[in-house]
Amino acid sequence: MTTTHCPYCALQCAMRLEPGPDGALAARPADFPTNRGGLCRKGWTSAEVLRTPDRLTTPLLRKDRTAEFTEVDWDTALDHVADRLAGLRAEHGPDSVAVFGSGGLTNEKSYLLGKFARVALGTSQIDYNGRFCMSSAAAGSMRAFGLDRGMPFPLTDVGEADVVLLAGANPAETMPPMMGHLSAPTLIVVDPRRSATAQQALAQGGMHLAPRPGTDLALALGLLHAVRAEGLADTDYIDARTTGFEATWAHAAAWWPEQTEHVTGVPATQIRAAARLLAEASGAYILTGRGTEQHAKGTDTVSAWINLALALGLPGTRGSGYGCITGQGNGQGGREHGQKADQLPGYRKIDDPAARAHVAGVWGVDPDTLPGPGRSAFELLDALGTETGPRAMLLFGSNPAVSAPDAGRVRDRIAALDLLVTADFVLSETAAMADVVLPVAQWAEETGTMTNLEGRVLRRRAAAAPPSGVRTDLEVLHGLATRLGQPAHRFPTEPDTVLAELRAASARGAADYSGVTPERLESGEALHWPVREGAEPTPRLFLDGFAHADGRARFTPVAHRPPAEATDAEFPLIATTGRLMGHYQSGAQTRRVAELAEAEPAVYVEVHPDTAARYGLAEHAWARVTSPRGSTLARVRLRGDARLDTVFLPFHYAGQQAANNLTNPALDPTSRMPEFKVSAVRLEPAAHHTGGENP
Ligand SMILES: Nc1nc2c(c(=O)[nH]1)N[C@H]1C(S)=C(S)[C@@H](COP(=O)(O)OP(=O)(O)OC[C@H]3O[C@@H](n4cnc5c(=O)[nH]c(N)nc54)[C@H](O)[C@@H]3O)O[C@H]1N2
Ligand SMILES: Nc1nc2c(c(=O)[nH]1)N[C@H]1C(S)=C(S)[C@@H](COP(=O)(O)OP(=O)(O)OC[C@H]3O[C@@H](n4cnc5c(=O)[nH]c(N)nc54)[C@H](O)[C@@H]3O)O[C@H]1N2
Ligand code: SF4
Ligand SMILES: [Mo]
Repeated sequence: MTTTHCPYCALQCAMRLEPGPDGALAARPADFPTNRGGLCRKGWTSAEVLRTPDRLTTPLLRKDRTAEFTEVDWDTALDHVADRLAGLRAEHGPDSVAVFGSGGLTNEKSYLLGKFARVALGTSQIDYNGRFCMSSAAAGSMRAFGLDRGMPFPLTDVGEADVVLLAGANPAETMPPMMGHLSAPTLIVVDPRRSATAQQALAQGGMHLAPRPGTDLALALGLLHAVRAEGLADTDYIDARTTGFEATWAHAAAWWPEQTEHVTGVPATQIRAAARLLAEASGAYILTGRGTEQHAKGTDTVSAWINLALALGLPGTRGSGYGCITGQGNGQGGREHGQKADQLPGYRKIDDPAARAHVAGVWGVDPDTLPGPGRSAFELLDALGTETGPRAMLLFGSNPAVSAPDAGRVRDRIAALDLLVTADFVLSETAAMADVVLPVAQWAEETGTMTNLEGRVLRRRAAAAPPSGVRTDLEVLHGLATRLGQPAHRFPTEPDTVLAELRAASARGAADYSGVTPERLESGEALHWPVREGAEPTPRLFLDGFAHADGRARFTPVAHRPPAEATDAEFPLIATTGRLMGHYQSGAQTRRVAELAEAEPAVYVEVHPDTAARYGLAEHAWARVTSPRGSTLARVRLRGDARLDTVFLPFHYAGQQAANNLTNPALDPTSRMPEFKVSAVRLEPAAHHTGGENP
C-alpha cells in the first residue's frame, strides 16, 4: 500500500494505492487537508489508466506522416530524434526546435524540461499549456501583490469565512472535495450558467449572479461602485496598505449598478446585495477560476476582482483574501521553474541579468549562452512550420490538437512540422500526428513533487514499477541531452537529484524551494512556499506586507471592453466552454476509463429550450454548432435555467466533437491567454447525424 496524490487536478487529493485480489492497483481516498478523505469520480478510477489496453510500451517511429508507425527500440528512437534535431539546428539555428510542456508535470520534470530547452537545445521556443490556464490570474496577482501564488492561504482558512465569492469557478464539478470547505460560508457564484456550484450556493441561502459571458469586468466594476457608493469600502486599509485607489475609482465611477445591469444582465438589486454581503462579512474571500480568466481581457478582469477585494480590505488579512483556484495537478509549480517562455527557475525572469547569472551558475554554463524569452503557447503553436517559426516540436504532457483554441488551425500547424516528437503513455490525438512517440511512465510509477492550489509542495510516490519498455520523462530528457553532446551529470534521472538542483536554482527567487528536502516532504510537513533552507514554510503570504518594494498592494485602473468577437446575424449566440465532473481536460486519460466514458460518452451542447426550438432542435438531437472558425457536432441538452443568448460545451472530446474547433484565439495582451470562454456561434440540426454516439 502506498499513500500518494491524485494524477489529475490541483486539489491533489491524497489517496492510497492498494493492490486488489488480482494484483491490480486500486485508488482509495486518504486524509489530507484539501480533500479530507474525499475523492471525486476521476480520482476513484484513476488507477485504471495504468492498465489501459492501449497503453504504449514501445517507442513508435515513422519515416513520414503518410506511413504507419513501426515499433522500434529506444536507441533507434532516441538516435533518430537527436540526429534530426541536430540537423535542424545546424541548418536553421536553435530556435527551429520548440518544446511544449505542461502544468501536469512534476516540479522536477518542469525544471529539467526548461533546462533541456535552454541548455541542450539552446532554444528560446519553449512554453506550456499553463498559458491556457493560469496565466491571467498570475499576471493579475503579480501586478497587485508583486507575487503570484494561486491561493496565498491554506484552503482550510476559506471554510471559516462568512462569505465566499466564486467568480467563474465551478468546483462542485472541477474539484468536488473542495465543496466540503464551502459548506458553511454563504456563497456568491458568478457564472453565466446555473452550474452545480451555483445550485449549491442557492441551496445554502447564497446568490447566483449570471452575467452575459465576457462581462465580468463590468460586473466587478459595478460591485466596486456599489461598495464605495454605499460607504462600505475599508478606507483605513486602503490608506495603510495600498496605492492607486483614486485612479482606479475613476474607472468605476460610471458603473452604477443600473448601468452594470444594462451591460451584464445582472440585476442592480443583486449587485447591491452582493456588495453588502461581502462588506458586512467578518471574513470573506474572492476566488477566481477559468470562467472569469479565460478571456482576451482576463488579466484586467482579474485586476478588477482584486481591486474589489482590496477596496474591501481582504488581501493580506487573516481570515480573508483573494485567491485564484489553480487547475492542473501542478498548475502552480509548473509555472515557477522555467518551462514558461519568459522564465527561469524560482519564478525568475529570463531577461533579468542577475537571474541569468544565478541560474547559469547552478547549471554550469555561461549566462550569455542562455537564450532570451520565446513565444507564448498559442503564438508558438501558430508559428509551427511557418517561414519564421520552429520546424520541430517536442511535446510533454499536453494534447493541443484537442485543447488549444481554434484547434483546427493548430492541427494544421502541427501537421506542417518537419518533426513532431511526443512523450505520452497513450496515443493521444496529438501523439497520433507525431513522427516519433516515446512511451513514458505514469504518475504512480515514479516519484516527484507537485505544488497544489495552496502553494503547498507535496510528494507523489511510486506505487508500482513502470511496465517493461517504458521510460520516465527524466530518462527521456537524459537520453536526448547526452546524444546532443551534453555531459550525463547535467541531466540526472533520479527525481531527488533533480530536486536538489531545483532547490539550488530556486534559492532566493520569488518561489524559493531551497528548504524542500526529501526528509521534510516525507515527514508530511505542510511545505507552502517560500520554504527557505532551515526556515519555516509560509502558509499565509502578505500578512506583514505585500511583495512590492513599498510593501503595499497596487490597485490597477482597468476599464471594461467587450469580448473580441461580437454576435451578429450569422453567428447570433455566444458559446462558452468548460468542464464536466467525469472528464479531465482533453480527455486523453479519462475517455479511456470505461466508467467515465460510459457516463459521458459524447460532447453535448447545453441550450435553453426556447433557443433550441428557435433553431429546430430537440433534446438529444445532434446539432451542428458553427463559429467563424469551424464547427462541432454535439448532442442537445435542454436547460430551462440557461441564458437564452448562451450555449455551453465541455471541451473534453476530440475530432468533430472538439469544442475547440469553435474557440477564438484572440489573446490577452499581457498574459497571452486565449478567449476560450466567448465565441460567436450558430446552431442548426445536424440532419445526417441522427443516431449513434459518434457521428
Ligand atoms: N472534472 C474536471 N475537473 C478539473 C479539470 C477537468 O478537466 N475536469 N481541469 C482542471 C483544470 S486544469 C482547471 S484549469 C480547473 C478549472 O476549473 P473551473 O474554473 O471551475 O472550470 P471551467 O469549467 O473551465 O469554468 C468554470 C465556470 O466558468 C463558467 N463561465 C463560462 N464563461 C464565463 C464568463 O464569461 N464569466 C464567468 N464568471 N464564468 C464563466 C462556466 O460556465 C463554468 O461553470 O479544473 C480542474 N479540475
Ligand atoms: N475550450 C476550452 N479549451 C481549454 C480550456 C477550456 O476551459 N475551454 N481549458 C484550458 C486549460 S485550463 C488547460 S489546463 C488545457 C489542458 O489541456 P491539455 O494541455 O491538452 O491537457 P491534458 O488533456 O491533461 O493533456 C495531457 C496529455 O499528456 C499526457 N500526460 C499526462 N501526464 C503526463 C506526464 O507526466 N508526462 C507526459 N509525457 N505526458 C503526460 C496525457 O496522457 C495527455 O495526453 O486545456 C485548455 N483548453
Ligand atoms: S478533485 Fe482533483 S485531485 Fe481530487 S480526486 Fe478529483 S481529480 Fe483528483
Ligand atoms: Mo487548467
